[in-house]
Amino acid sequence: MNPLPLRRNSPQRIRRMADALTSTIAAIASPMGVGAISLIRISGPDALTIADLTCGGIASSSMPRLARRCKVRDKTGAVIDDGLLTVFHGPASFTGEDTVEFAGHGGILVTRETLSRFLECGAVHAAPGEFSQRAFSNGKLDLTQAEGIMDLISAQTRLAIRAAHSQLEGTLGKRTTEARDEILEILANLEAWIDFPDEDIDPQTAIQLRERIHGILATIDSLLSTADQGRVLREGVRTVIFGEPNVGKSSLLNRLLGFDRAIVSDIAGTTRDTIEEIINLHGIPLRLVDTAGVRESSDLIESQGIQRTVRQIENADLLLEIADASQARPERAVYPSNHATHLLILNKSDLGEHPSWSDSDAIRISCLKSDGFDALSEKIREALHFTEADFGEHAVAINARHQASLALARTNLTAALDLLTEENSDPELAAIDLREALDALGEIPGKVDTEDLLGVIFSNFCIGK
Ligand SMILES: Nc1nc2c(ncn2[C@@H]2O[C@H](COP(=O)(O)OP(=O)(O)OP(=O)(O)O)[C@@H](O)[C@H]2O)c(=O)[nH]1
Ligand SMILES: [Mg+2]
Repeated sequence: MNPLPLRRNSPQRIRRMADALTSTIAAIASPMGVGAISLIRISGPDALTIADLTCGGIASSSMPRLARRCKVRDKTGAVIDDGLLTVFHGPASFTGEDTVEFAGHGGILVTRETLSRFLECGAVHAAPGEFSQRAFSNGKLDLTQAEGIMDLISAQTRLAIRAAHSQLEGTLGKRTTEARDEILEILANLEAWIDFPDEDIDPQTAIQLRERIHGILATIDSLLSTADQGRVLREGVRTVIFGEPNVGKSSLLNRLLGFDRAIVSDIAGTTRDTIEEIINLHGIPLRLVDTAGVRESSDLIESQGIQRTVRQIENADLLLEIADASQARPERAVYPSNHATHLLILNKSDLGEHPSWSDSDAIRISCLKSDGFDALSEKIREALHFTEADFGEHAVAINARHQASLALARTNLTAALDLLTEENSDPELAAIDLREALDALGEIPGKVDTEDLLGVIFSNFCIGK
């Protein structure tokens, strides 16, 4: 559950902020598992003292950013681990606070024991995303950059990495900040009329103000137009493989994945439930869904599977309809679809093609012989209009949160524009809309009071990040 937003000056909020400023947090930053090296991070005012207590006093005498060999000892003096300690003095650290990183041996128990020792000496265990949240609170990152970190960690393709870096560099934050600055200037202009209510807005100035709002709307529209690309990069293209039973849907999934994920058999109705896997098709993340073959069925479980297929089809970005090339073309479509991106694929072309398909421009493949897969990839890329070339160096790909804020800002700006177009318009009313647009845009980099929002964003991070 997300924490409830607290009132601006509520005692709990003041206490929470005070705790955040005085506590020193620690967590394991590397994944939980056995590896060569593990990393523990400590951040906060007592980070160096805590490291000194456990590592024989070397932290406070260390040069910042230079790794030093050290032994972490328990309270009896017994060695827990032997590794490298690096000290960062705030504000020149990721969080902006004094930070210590200990790189030790990558065993699960030894890492946990080392962390326990730091906690015993005064650190508190960090919540998920707390290091990044502190970096945000200390002005080291804006919210879009913090989200960029998450995007980078979860990136499934090179394009997603590139988009995450662009966000980490602050491209989106910069564009929204520029739009906000522009709104602030318009507001400053309007104030003049608000202060002298008897005077009408000079028509020439009103035209200029409207033009400036049009300019901001164009920026917002261009950012909003990246929402689909952003969703695809983060979640993958929802690609549903469907068709009649036994045509080779599961075989196609397995071929595209490169391993036998789904059961394949010559019994019609083998796949009962939907099976989902992500693949990277030349830079495009596809979230592939194999489905139960669509047919009339009296079997309860199969019927439920078919209902799931229909739901998947309705929510798909891309439909891959499979048919058996060696069988007569069905009279009726398996599923009536008006989907824009719908590719028909004829499988089992190794068995020869039934004459009824002769005028079809479907893509011919054979899962058995692995034929036709280059052409299939090419068609998918064409159908999605999604290539590396479309995605420039500083491209932005917004997420659902950015999209909601931009859409709200757009509504408010359009309302302000309408008011400024009216004769004898009241500048006070336009100013209210502009301030709301300002707040909506401010939520994107986190420039307005967004305590509840922070809880939502940072709780999705890993511990130690
Ligand atoms: N000759 C030939 N047989 C194939 C090809 N692809 C799949 N098959 C065979 O067709 C049968 C059905 O394949 P599946 O992949 O299970 O078909 P499906 O569409 O998932 O079937 P359901 O899950 O029952 O709806 C299996 O016996 C496969 O070995 C192909 O390209 N050529
Ligand atoms: Mg199947």
